[in-house]
Amino acid sequence: MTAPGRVNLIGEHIDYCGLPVLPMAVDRATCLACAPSSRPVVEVTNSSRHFPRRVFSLHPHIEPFGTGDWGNYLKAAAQELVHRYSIGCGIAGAVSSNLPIAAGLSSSSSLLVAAALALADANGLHITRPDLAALLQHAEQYVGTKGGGMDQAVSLEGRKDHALLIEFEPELTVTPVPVPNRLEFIVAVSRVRAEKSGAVRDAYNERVRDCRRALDIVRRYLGLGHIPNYVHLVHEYSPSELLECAARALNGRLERRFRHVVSEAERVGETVAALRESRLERFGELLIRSHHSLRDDYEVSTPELDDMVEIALAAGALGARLTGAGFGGSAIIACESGQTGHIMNSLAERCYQGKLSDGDGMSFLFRARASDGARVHQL
Ligand code: NG1
Repeated sequence: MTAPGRVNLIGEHIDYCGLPVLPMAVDRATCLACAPSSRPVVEVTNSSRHFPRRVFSLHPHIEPFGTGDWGNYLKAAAQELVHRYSIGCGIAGAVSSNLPIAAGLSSSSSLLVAAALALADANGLHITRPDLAALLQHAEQYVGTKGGGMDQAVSLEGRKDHALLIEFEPELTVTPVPVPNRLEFIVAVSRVRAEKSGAVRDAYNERVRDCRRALDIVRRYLGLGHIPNYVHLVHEYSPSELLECAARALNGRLERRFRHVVSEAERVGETVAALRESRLERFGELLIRSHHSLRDDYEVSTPELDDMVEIALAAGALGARLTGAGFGGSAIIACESGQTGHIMNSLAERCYQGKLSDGDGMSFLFRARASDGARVHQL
């Protein structure tokens, strides 16, 4: 099984509000080579020296390994499939990956997706991709984060040369949006690790709670009762009406969080239009505005990410922003073809002093191409 990571082009921290997002699967992936087992046991090794072999049994209540353990992503997939399908056959396999870890590029979801596909295969389950994406939407919450469904869906459903508009309401749907030929992407890893199953978990979950609280207060303020969610709100009210209402009903942190969600939702729609019309400058401008909103209103950026964005823009990038949860991780940089080499050189010199990979040979700076979703290779 090969399951890609992703970059999110725009729509950050709004998937857990049920709002549409626009990621693309990239040409870096987690690979799980495995054989089915007739025993209810999952046994997986990892080519990275940082991740020891993990073994566990399939069981109605699979106890997690310790916080931050890589094997919990295998367990998350297994637990979901045991719940839904009472599966009884395990796997024996080996994982390798060329995705930087804790870099906001969904290495964890790609592992979860690869494990789910392997277990489904071992148990003869035929689950369609949209059904599996919907099923895995909450599976990763097993590790303790209250995340949305973007990462698993794009890893499963990615399309070469396309970004994916993912909608979650009324059900998960995916619409490919072509990436114009002249548009290229660079990923720059900040080297500040964003361990979402570890240290960053509380900060992430706090934002999920903030969004829910803000929604409750705004609903009450508008006299709407309990039913409408964010999707209803952004359909029924214009962004300026919602922001005006937020200014009256909310204050401080909750007002800033709500402002990010509403403005980011609007930017997703505008970005899809800009891509479809090949308006690259407009596309870049929307990325920059998203970064500013994540930095100032959502408070998930870091000085390293802000510097990389500024350096890329000064070198001529169309746009740049943090991608993924933030708190470290990576920046995505959009460039017009022809500019990519120059922008990469400038980042290499100013952010990495020429040292472009870690001790395991994992690159910090690379081009990312929109790629197909997970593949099952039968031997
Ligand atoms: P990363 O960057 O992989 O930590 C997380 C969530 C997404 C989404 C983004 C922010 C998971 C598996 N992933 O991604 O659902 O909320 O943050 O947009 O929880």
